[in-house]
Order: sequence, then structure tokens, then C-alpha cells
Amino acid sequence: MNAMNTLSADLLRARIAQHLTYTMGKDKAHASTYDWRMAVSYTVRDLIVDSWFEATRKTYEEQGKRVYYLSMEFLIGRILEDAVINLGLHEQIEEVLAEDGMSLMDVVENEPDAALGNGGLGRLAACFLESMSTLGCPAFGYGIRYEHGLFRQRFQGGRQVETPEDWLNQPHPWEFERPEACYTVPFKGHVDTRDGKATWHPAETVLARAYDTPVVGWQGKWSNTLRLWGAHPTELFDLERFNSGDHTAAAAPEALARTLSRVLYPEDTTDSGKELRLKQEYFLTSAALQDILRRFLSEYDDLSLLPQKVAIQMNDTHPALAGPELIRLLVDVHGLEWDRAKTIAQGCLNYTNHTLLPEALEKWSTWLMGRVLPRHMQIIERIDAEHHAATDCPPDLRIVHHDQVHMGTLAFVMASHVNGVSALHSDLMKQTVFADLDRAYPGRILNQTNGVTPRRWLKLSNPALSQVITETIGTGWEDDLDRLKELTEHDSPDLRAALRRAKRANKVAFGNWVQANMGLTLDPDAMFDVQIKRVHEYKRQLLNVFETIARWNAIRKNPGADWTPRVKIFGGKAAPGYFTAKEIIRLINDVAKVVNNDPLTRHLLQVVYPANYNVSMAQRLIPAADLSEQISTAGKEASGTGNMKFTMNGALTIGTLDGANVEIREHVGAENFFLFGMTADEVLERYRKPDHARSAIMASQELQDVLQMLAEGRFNPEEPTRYHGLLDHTWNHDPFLVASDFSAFLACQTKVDAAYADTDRWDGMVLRNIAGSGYFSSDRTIRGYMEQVWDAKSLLNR
Ligand code: TH1
Repeated sequence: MNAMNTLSADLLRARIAQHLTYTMGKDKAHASTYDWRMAVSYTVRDLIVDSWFEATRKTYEEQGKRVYYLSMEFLIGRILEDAVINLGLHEQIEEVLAEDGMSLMDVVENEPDAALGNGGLGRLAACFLESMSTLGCPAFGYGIRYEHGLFRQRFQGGRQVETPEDWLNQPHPWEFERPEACYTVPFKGHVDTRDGKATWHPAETVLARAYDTPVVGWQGKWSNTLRLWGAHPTELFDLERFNSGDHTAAAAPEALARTLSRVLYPEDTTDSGKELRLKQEYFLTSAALQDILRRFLSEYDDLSLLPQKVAIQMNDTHPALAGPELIRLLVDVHGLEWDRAKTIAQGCLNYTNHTLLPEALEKWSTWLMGRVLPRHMQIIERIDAEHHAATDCPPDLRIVHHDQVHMGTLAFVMASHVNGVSALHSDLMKQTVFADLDRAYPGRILNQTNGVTPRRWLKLSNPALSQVITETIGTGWEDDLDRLKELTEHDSPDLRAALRRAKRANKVAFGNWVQANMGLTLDPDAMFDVQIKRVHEYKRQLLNVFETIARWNAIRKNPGADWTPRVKIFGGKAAPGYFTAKEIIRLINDVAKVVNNDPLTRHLLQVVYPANYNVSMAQRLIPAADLSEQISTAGKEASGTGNMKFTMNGALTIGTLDGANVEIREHVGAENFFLFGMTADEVLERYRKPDHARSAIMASQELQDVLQMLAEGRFNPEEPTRYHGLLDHTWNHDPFLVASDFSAFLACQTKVDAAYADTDRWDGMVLRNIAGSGYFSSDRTIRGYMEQVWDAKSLLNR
């Protein structure tokens, strides 16, 4: 039973009033939404603290193994609403606020999103933290407290414009600053070696200070900690320089240090190779490992026990310096022998790979690594020499070759377990990029298919559907999502109608939001066809916008035909330096402008692209979606996690056999999934045809028409040549096979139209998608990691 349910509205009322008066210094007559939000946040936070202490106490008492999730990104979004849902306080707080004319929704929406991540990888880390708390797995998330999260996106004349994000510009009620948890992180300088002992004399140092946020699990039974590191100067301020009048120079050390935790790098799935990024990665890794060792040594004195008590997960290669750093701390600081230190480090470390795209595999020049981290460069060379000696690997399998340090190889060699994020992706790891390493270290690669937390992505974001589910199968599905299977046993016209009503209510709500924010009126009975994700060529938003243009052409040719009305909805940001992705954004906006103003078609086709897609927008949009576009080139999307959220929320998928789509299709049934396009094998085959793009274009009149319209500047008469570069790219390169999959995509979309027009058939498919989505709960994923990767035990109910 949820302990918090016994909390009376009286108690909450008193505590909120207390915080409003004494923490915020406001009386009700003058309190703003912000003041109320802070008062409610402090009240809810207070309720989490007890379970947080209790979890720490239990972990010490049971001497449990702790899991440390190291990630450069945690895309958590809003915190208050999540805590309120997990504590089951929604109704009570709603009631209390209503007495003062406030709504919980307004209060919740006053909170800025914590956007400390780019996309799937960062959001996965946030879902994992929540699931680890729900499951009572003792864990810490370690990340960076970026002052500025992912940039804000605006459209100016259809073009993406980036402005800084500013979430810390106001007090952040969820964090506890820990001035005592503070570590020195060294950089640069030189290494002296005497009698075989290395001493690093760094030229720069920065302080890493901890900021803790409690992460509460479902029903408040357990809370873990997200510990984010902020960078501070080791010497505050040069008073001598200040007194002599050089005020700017006096503040230089402070400015230098702060840049380390100033901004999140906005590259998703690409590698930028900048010195500041390397320093950020080391800053996180070193602070985390010093903290882990300090905590371990406060409880145990034998460092050989470390692998029994500590599991460290490297979220992609970004924290892959954890290998060399742990060896450095064990050898240089704690005086262990090299062999023993390396064995201990390997026993603690694990590595998750999230992409096989060559441009995303991190590499650092030996020159940069040697300059920024001279001691680590030595350690990496020795790990590499031993790896070479043990496996007799060819030169390109070495960690260091062609004057570059290959972080994927380093992470692989230093890990106990290496995992991919979907069944297909893990297989491809073994067959392609990591084939030789898999042979050299057999059994190291395993699979853990991603998942998402059903608390945020169903219970919180889709109350209408959640209510239908609870009315049908009872409560308890929230932390046992396989129970959604029971929905099929209750299949009936009534249940299908209830699902339909819930979806329609969500579509109306989203339509109202679009109306208020963009001035567009949407038809809630049209099919809401949604593609939301980072804009990247491999995700093929271009394929979707080409289909949109072809659809517009087809409707105009025969406006009286029996069309299924559609609203095509796009959302997503492009990396600021990614030229082609930004061109695609502009094209979508240009097409939207023309199509939405066509009186002949606008009741049948609308294109909507709200700016600044983020976690909160996803929470509005996914519950309102009928169709989920998961159309990446097969073999390129490691998993996808948005695809899982849509399935859970009763949207049907049109998708390729890529990433986790493969498993979604298996779980919901092939007949309830719109499959199209080449398989990963066929993609490889197709790339071997030198004229793959041109021959595919010549085979499709519809595609030729689309390209011809772009050539003529049909959507941008003010500058008709605008998309000539994109056209040339499509005709002559088409690196992600948009043309080769176009006809199959068009044909499949026709099937989607027919299915949507048959309401009862569609509703039956929706039911089977929701019922089959239980596997994609991140609770299942975390159980997999606990059993197969971390060997960690739940401490709940012990
Ligand atoms: C994403 C993958 O592209 C996606 O398929 C997967 O579902 C998600 O990770 C979670 O596993 C990645 N995001 C990044 C971000 C960076 C570098 C590589 C990847 S892969 C910065």
C-alpha cells in the first residue's frame, strides 16, 4: 500500500502554506504561480527525504552492491509532476490548490524542463534512474550540472535559430548542494617517473562540487540520488590583481573553471572532438570515481572487494576514461600493483554501446589526449600493449592507431560486459563494428533492449488512457506492465469505444494547445501522424516530407476521392552545425506554409511543426498520436525509445525493421504493425549499387514529381533555388536510401489510410498495441541489467 495515500489533505495544506509563507516569504494574496510551484515542490520534496535516508541506511546495513550510472546526459524534464504521480498525491494536492483558485496543471507547467540531454540516450538514463528507484536497486546517477541545457529552438522564416537555455536562472528546488562533497580534478602538466612510480604534476585544477537530487520510485518506497557535478575554481579570485585594478584578469580562474559545466554539447550521435568536450568527460569521470572510492573506503578497507560492491555503467564511450582513471587512482593514489588494479577496474566496469554510426564513434588524437591527460595517455598505452599481447590483434583493432585513441575499443577492453540496446543492434555489433573484439573476448557482448518508464510515459502523460486501463484490469499495472496483456481478454466494443474516446480527448487537448500556440485549427477526427525525434538524415524526416508532398499532389489531382484526412506533425531539433538537417527543417516549414494555405486540400492535409520539441512536448503529443513514424534506414537506429512510448499510448507504428521496431512488431503482432522498406541486409546490398538513388528515382513517377517541384521552388518562390543542394544530394548521394525506400513507404501509407477508415479494425489494432507494450517498460530492462550485467540485488521489502 502506498504510504503517502494516508497523508491527509489537511497536512498538505498546512505544509504548502508553511513553505509559501516562510520559505518563499509571500502571503496568498501576493503569491504568483512561481511561488505556489516552489511551495508545492518543497512540500513534496520534504516527503521524499525520509525514504531517501531510509534507502541509504538500508544499503549500508545490508552492505548491498551499489550501481553507478555514469552519463554525460540526463534528460529528466519536469520533476514535480513525476514526484507527485509516484507519491500518489495528485488528487490531494489538486484539491488543496483549488481552494485558493490554483490548478495543479498551471503550477506544474511553471517548472522549466531540466534538459540536460540531447535525445534518446539522455532520456534513457532518466528512465533508468526512475526504474532503479522503483525496483529498490541501490544506485547513483552521476552527471554534469550544466548551467545551460540543450538550446531552445525557434523558427525564423522557417529556419532553426538557437538560443541559450536557462533553467538555472531561477532557484532549483529539487537539488541539495553538498559543499563537503568536493574533489579536485587535475588537467595537463607533466608526469615524472622515478623507480617505476609515476607522479603527475598537473598544470591546472578544477573543483567538482556535488549537487544531489533525490529520484523517487513508484509509490515512494525507495529513492536514489542523481549527483550532478558543478565546476568551481580551486582558487577563487586573484585579490592582488583585483586590487591593482585588473578586474577582468582577477576573475579569470573562475571563468575558466566554470566553462567546464557551462553548456551541454548539442551534438547527438555525432562526435565533435573538441578539447572542452574531452575535459568535460574527464571532469565527470574523475569526480565520480573519486566519490565512489571515498564511499567504498568509508565502509570497507580491502580494495579487492571493489568489484563485489561496486558496478559502474558507462553510458556510451563518453565516460570511457573511467578505465584509465580507476587504474590511476588505484595505482598512483592507493599504491596498488598494476595487474591487481587493472583486474579490479575491469571487474567493476561495463559499457553500453548506443550506435554503430561511424561518425559517432569517439576518437581523440593522441596529441590532445597526451596534452590534456598525460598520465592517462601512458595508462592507455599500457592497456593497449597488454590487449595487443593477449589477443595478437591486427593494428586496426588496437586502442591506439593512426595517432588516435579509439574510445569504443578502450571501453570494450576495460569492461566485464558490453551491451547493445536492442536485439538487432546487439547482433549487428557482433557482426560488424565489434566482430573482431567479440572473437577476441567471447561472451562479453550481450543485449539489453531499452525500455521507458510507464509512470511518466503512461500514467502521468496519459491520464485518460490510464483510467480506461485501470477500469478494465484494475490497478497494479504501473509497476507490472506485462499485465497490460490482460486487456485482450476484455476486448469488446465497449472497451474499443473507451480507448477511442480517450484518444480523441487527447487529440482535442493537443489541438487546443496548437491553436493557442500556433493559431492553427486541427481536426481531431483526422489521423494524427507524428514524427518526433532529433533531425538526422538517418532518421529520414526527408522521406516523410517527400511523402507529404506526394500526398498533397495526389489529393489535388483527385480532391473528390475518399481521402483519409491527416495532420502530419513533426517535432525535433538539429545540431546547430548540421547543415543538411537544418535544410530539412526549413523544407518542412516551407511545405507547411504552402499546404496549410491550400483551400482545396486543407481539410484533408495539414502540416504542423511546433518549435522547441522537448520532454514536456513529447508528453502532450504522444498520447494524441494515431500513427508513429519510425522510418530510419534499417541498421542505423540502434534502438529508439520514442517508438516504445507511442506503442504504450495506443499509436500504431509505420516502420522499418530497425532497432527495437523489430521487437515491438513481435510483441504486438505483425498484423498490427505497418512494416515497409529494406531490411538491414538489403540495405547493405543496395549500397553496392553505384546508381541506387538515380535508379530508384527513375522508377517512381511520384518521387520525380516531388523532386521536380523542389527544383522549381514550388514551396519557396521567393528563392526558387533554395533546395537545389538538397536535390543534388538526393539524386547523386542519398546516403540513407530515401529514394530506394520511397515507393514502399508510399504504398504502406495507403494501407494505413485504409485501416484508419475502418474504425473498428483500427481500434482492435490499437488495443493489441497497448496490450503488447508491457515488455518495453524500463523495469524489465533494469531487471536485465541487475541480473546479467551488475549482479545487483533489490533491497526493497527486506
Ligand atoms: C541514441 C540512439 O541513436 C538511439 O537509437 C537509442 O535509442 C538511444 O541512444 C538510447 O539507447 C544515441 N544517442 C547518442 C548521443 C550521443 C552519442 C551517441 C548516441 S546514440 C551524444
